Amino acid sequence: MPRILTVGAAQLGPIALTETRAQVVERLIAHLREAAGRGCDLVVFPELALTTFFPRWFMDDQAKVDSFFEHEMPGPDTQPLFAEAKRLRLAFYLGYAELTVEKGQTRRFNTSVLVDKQGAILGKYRKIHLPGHAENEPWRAFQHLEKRYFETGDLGFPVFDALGGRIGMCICNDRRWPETYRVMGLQDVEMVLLGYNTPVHNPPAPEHDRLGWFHNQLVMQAGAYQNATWVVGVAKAGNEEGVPMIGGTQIIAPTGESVAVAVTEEDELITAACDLDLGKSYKQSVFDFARHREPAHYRLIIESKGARRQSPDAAK
Ligand code: CDT
Repeated sequence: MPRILTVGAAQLGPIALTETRAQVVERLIAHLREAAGRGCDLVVFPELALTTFFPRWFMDDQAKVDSFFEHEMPGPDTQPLFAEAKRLRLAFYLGYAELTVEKGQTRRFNTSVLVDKQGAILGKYRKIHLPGHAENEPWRAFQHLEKRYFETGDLGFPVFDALGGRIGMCICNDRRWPETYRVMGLQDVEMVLLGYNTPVHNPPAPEHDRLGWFHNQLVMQAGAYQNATWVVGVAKAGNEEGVPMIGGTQIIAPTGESVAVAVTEEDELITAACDLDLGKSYKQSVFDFARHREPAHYRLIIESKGARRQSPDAAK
């Protein structure tokens, strides 16, 4: 009996600064309704899916920064999304900016949640690889201040028993790091959900700009194949507040092949019926980790953060 999970990757076009949460939630609900009509079990939304991508602006007024954060999930504006998903019997992944008070400390994370078909949050992930910079860099045409506005995630890369499979999450820049997928691969992940906001232009390295779409595909396909897992990558795309963002939303099989790809930079739903057992033959052969991995030789991966030059003996 194949384990089929039908997934909808719900790409969003740009979200304007002036758009309210309620207006954005209406767009997400439209995606849910289309997904239900197309037989989906699960809908995946982008990173920071409730607002414009605010880390592109330097702000020193903390109250203004905090206006982009959710103080509860669901809150008054997002409750209709949870209610509609529950009514339609759809699970979903949602990226948002999380403000929480823990032990009297205010903390801010770039977060995603996995919500089950009954509307309950069954898993949470807080982004670990925060790109960009922390200080004001006005020379840039636009900034990327994730290191200023968010703390590094503190939940690791958990994999959840959900929807009949093993489901993991990560967010945007995480997808470029092989460690992200491998930590989940070592928990027998079968599907990785991820949302992203990727500008076409990277001001410190404009020579990379022509390759944005290719690198997006390259890292997600490699992560899928090398860990024999489905990967569902979902963009916020198009020209948002004058900053063009790549699309390229896609659903990638454990073979490394993209089985569905968005063709616009607007709100667009792509779907695929994913056989969660498709990775099995890889996990039992070329990527049988227990048989073939050699962790004794991977010590540097956990012991050093940056690259360094050292004698061949020290690397053992
Ligand atoms: N949102 C996010 O993580 N975006 C990054 C842009 C990197 S350029 C500073 C990404 O990896 O797509």
